[in-house]
Amino acid sequence: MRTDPPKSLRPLRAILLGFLLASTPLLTACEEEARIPAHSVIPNPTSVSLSAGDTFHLGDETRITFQPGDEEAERIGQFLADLIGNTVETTPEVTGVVENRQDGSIHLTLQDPPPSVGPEGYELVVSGAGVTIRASSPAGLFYGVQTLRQLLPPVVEYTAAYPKPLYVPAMTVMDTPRFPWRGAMLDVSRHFFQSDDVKRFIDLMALYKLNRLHLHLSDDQGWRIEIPSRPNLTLHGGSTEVGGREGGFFSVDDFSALVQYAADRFVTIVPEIDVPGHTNAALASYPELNCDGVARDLYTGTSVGFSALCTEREEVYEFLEDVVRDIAAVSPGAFFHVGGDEVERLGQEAFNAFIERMEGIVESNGKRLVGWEEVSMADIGPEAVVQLWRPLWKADDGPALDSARAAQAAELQEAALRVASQGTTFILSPADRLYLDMKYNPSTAVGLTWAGMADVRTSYDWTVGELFGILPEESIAGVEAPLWSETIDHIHDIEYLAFPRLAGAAEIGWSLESGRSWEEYRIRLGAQAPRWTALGVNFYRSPDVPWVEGF
Ligand code: TNX
Repeated sequence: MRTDPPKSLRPLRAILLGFLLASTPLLTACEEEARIPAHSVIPNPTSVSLSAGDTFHLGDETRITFQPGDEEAERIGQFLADLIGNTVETTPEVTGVVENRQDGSIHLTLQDPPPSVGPEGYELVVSGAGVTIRASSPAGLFYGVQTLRQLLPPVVEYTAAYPKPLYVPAMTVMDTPRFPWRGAMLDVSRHFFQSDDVKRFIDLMALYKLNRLHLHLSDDQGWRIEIPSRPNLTLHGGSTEVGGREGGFFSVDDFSALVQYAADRFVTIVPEIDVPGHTNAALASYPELNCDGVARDLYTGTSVGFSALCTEREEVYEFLEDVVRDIAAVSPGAFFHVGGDEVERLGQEAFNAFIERMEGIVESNGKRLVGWEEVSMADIGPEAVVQLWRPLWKADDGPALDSARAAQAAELQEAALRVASQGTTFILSPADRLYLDMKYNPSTAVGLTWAGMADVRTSYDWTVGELFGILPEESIAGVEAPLWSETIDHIHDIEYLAFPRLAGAAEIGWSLESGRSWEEYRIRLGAQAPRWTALGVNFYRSPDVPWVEGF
C-alpha cells in the first residue's frame, strides 16, 4: 500500500516542509517566529534529524522482526503489531530474523546499541527501506516503539477498522531520558478507582514514557489493598469513600495483576501506605492502633492532619510488619512509600523515631523507603528517597506564608539539604506546578486550589534548576505528578485533570532543559488532540494551546 498522504494529512507535510525551510540559514531572521517543530513527539527526544525526501510506508506486507530468542523484543513487537493492526489481515506478522535486511520491515534489536543511549534510551532510524530501533534494554525498545507510535498518524490509535494509510517521514532519533524517575501518582483512597481505570491510566502513562505509578493506597477515608493477615482493613476500612458512597479495594490478585500490567509497560508500581498520619481507616479497623484502644468512626470528609497511629504501642509495629511484608511480597519494585506527611498529632521526636523504625521494617523486607518531604527531618539513610511537595523552594514563588509556616518550610529545606549531603535522592512534585488536582482556572469544575491554580503553561514552564537549584543535580531522581482524588470519582475526571498536564510532567522528567520551550511545546501539545480523541481521552482544551482539529 504505497500511497501519498491523503488530503486531510497534508498539513503534517506542510509542517515538516515548514521545518526544513525554517532551518535553512536564509530564514534566520524569522527563526524566532518560525519555530515550527519538526515532529510532535512528547517528551521531546534528545535529537531528531529528518532525512528530506524519503518516507517509510507501512503496507500489508510490513513485518515486525526481532532477533530469534529475544522474547522481550518479540513481546514489544507484538504490542506494536496490535497497535498498527485493526483486523487479523492488517496486523503485521511478528517474526524472528537472524539479520536485519531493511526489506521494509520494522526491526527491534538489543544488538549493538549506540553507547550514548544509556540504559533506557534508544536509537530509531527510519528510511524508505525500513525502520530499526536499537536499545540496550527492553525498556529502551519499548520507548523507541512509543516514539514510532507518535510519529505514525493518530488514526493508528483507533482499535476499530479505520482506513489507515500509515507512513513515517525518514529520520534518525537518538533519545535518552534525563531522569530515572518519571512518575505519576493516583490517590485511590479518597475515592476508589477500579483496576480497569488504573490500567487505562497506565496505558496513557506509557505513551509518554512515564515509568513509575505511585499508588496512594491508604488514607483517612479508605484502605484499598487486601492484607490477608488483617482482613478488617479492607472489609471495614475500605467500605466507604469521600462523600459516604461505597468504597472498594484491590484484592491481592487484583493488585498482582496491576503490577504485572504495569511491568509489561515498563511502569513500576510504588505502593504507598501513608503512616503515621492519614490513618483513620486503619484506626477504625483495628482498635489497638489507637492509644485509647477505641476504634475510630469511619471518615468520609476531606480534612487532613487529624489522625495518627499510637506510635508508643508495640501492636502498631506488629501491624506495620504485617502490612509491609504482605505488600512487599506482591511488589517486585525496589520501593515502598511510607507517606509521613501532615502529621499534626505527634511531636517531632516521636515522629522521627517512628520514621526511623519504619525504615528498618521497609529495609528488612528488601525495599527502599520513600517518604513525603517531612521524613527528611528523621535520620534516614542514603538509600531513602524523599518526595518534595511544598511549593516553597523558591522564596518568591509560592503563596504568601505566615511566619509559622515559613519557619517550618525553612526547617524542612535545611533537613532536605542535610540528607542530600548524605546521598539521599529526591522526587520533585512541587504542588503549584505538578499537582494534577489543582484546578486549571476558577471555572474548572473539579479539583482544589490550596497550592494555587495551575494552567497548562504554569504546570510546564519551569525548570528543575530554577525551582530546585539549591539541591545538587545528582541528588535528583526525577519528577512525579500526583493526582489526589478528594474531588473526583470517575476516570473522566482523572483524564480531565491529567491531560494535558501529565504530558508536560513527562517531558520535564525526560527531556533536556535545552530542548524545552513553552512556545515550541504548545505546538507539539496541540498535535496530541487527534490522538487523544482517537483514544477517547477526556482532555482539557486549554485556550493557550493550538489544538489540531480533525485527523
Ligand atoms: C496535600 S501533599 C496532601 C494530601 C491532599 C492533597 C490535596 C501531601 C503529601 N498531602 O493529603 O490530598 O494535599 O491536594
